[in-house]
Amino acid sequence: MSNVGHNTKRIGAEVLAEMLAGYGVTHVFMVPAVLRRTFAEMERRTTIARVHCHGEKSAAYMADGYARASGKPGICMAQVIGALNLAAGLRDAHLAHSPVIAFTGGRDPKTKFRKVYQEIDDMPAFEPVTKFNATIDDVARIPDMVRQAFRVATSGAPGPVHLQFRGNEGQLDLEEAEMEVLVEAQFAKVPPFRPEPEAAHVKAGLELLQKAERPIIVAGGGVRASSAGRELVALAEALQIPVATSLNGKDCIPGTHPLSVGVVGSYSRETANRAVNRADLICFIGSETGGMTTHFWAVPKIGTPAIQIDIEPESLGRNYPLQASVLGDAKSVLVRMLGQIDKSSATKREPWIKEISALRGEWYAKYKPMLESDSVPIHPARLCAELTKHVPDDGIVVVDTGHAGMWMGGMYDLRSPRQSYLRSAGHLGWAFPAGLGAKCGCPDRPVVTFTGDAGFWYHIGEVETAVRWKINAVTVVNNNGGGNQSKRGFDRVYGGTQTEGGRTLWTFNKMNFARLAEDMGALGIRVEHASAFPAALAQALAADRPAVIDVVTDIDALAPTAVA
Ligand SMILES: Cc1ncc(C[n+]2csc(CCOP(=O)(O)OP(=O)(O)O)c2C)c(N)n1
Ligand SMILES: [Mg+2]
Repeated sequence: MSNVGHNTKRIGAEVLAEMLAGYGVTHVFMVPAVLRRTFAEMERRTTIARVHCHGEKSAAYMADGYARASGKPGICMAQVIGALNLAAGLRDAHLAHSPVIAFTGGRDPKTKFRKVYQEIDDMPAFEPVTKFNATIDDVARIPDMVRQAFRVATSGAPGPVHLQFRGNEGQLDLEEAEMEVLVEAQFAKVPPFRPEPEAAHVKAGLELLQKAERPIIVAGGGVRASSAGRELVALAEALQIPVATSLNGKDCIPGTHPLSVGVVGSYSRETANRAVNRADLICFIGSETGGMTTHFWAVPKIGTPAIQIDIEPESLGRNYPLQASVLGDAKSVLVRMLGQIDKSSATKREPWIKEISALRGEWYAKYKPMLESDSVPIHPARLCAELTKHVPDDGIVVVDTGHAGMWMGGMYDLRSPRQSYLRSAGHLGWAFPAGLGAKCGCPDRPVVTFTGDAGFWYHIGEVETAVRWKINAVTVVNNNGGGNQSKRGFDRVYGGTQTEGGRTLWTFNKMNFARLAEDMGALGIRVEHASAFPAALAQALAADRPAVIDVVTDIDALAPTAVA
């Protein structure tokens, strides 16, 4: 409060730079030129790394990976002409409830509607991908609007915020006003609040869980946002309730835990879909019960008895009629439940747990040949199995969508509660830059990204960014020379088997990504035999530069599809 009422005028850029540092921001991701003076002030006044990228979309993905890995808002920026590229990159953060804050330059009232070079009204494009989309027109508003941005991004179900600064490059930051650098540290990280549930609602939910003979928990991204994995596992163990997760909640329970049935829904593991469809009560925790997690509301079927715990009232009961709903932070609710459980209710679930173990065993037996395949080109399932074994205990795994999401969602197991799993919420190409952002957010943890070749092509230029900024993430490319998730779909529209012409719609030229990576200054390793992968991963993790492991895989290998 030191400067309030003291008539101390300050330049917007100084205040903005100091506020970002005050919130603990360590990196910002952008394409110039936006808020130029702020960047100069960051150098003078802070230690913030100003990561200058090859595209605004990848800058947004880096900020997103930073945010999801660290829980701290990720900051990305673009000048007016790059604003929609940035908005496009916020879509995944929006779908995933990731606290990303985007700054852009914008129109000046003095010149708007006069056909200013490069200018359109960008604000509508940010509407569908943000929780809060606002303009800063007066320099004196920088402090309160930045605080509001951090509050909105981190509170409730987190999500993106956009602030447009007046001037195509946000030249508003050059102006002066009486301003104070006031930071609300509470909003520097998710979650700022842990709303407590109503006691009667907790009791109602718990009673239903304890009464059920075949209950199952479906844990979603809300559990990871609340860092409630430990409490989740404690409740599951105490009451002997199996746990399925959404793809976004995959790291809430290690896949190796005997009560884990894996990811449920579309990019899933058979075990989870079968278990959820045999349950007599579903307990959704921190899940939006969306189409991906429920395989378009077939798993579980609508009408299956359900209870739901969520921090957002509007999520409660959206897709499944509920027998009980509990509004609150996931960890707070689980702690309340743990405080009053009746452990003796667990014994009646012995047959259910036996059935779950059998389902788990059946899955490993069925997929053993794939998981242990020595084939050349390499089978992607074997690659997942190698990652299960060799990702370090505190590793962050970052996974792209499409086949990458199917292979890893279904076939990869976390071994430790200290491991993290971040997944694309739908955008191909998200994982590689998000993995770089995750490494910036958690520099002391190993980051291993899994992407297909089509996914890697999107932002391949960022290998140079990683080298320049020494962002030593490891990227594993499942390189089959095409986007082969599309194969089944094209076979279908060609009435069975597609023509050679059909293949041109989804295949690429063969490429050696290890060589390309080396040319850009990264470590590149090409792996053609599965047995060589563990050593390659160890070498990549130990390298003092970013690494790309180019794994030559089978273009005809298709991931198992979801069972309903
Ligand atoms: C932005 C975006 N565009 C298009 C898609 C549709 N899509 C999903 S997977 C895929 C191909 C994936 O290819 P690759 O990354 O090489 O993985 P593979 O299927 O070959 O294992 C495409 C085009 C998407 N998910 N996101
Ligand atoms: Mg591919």
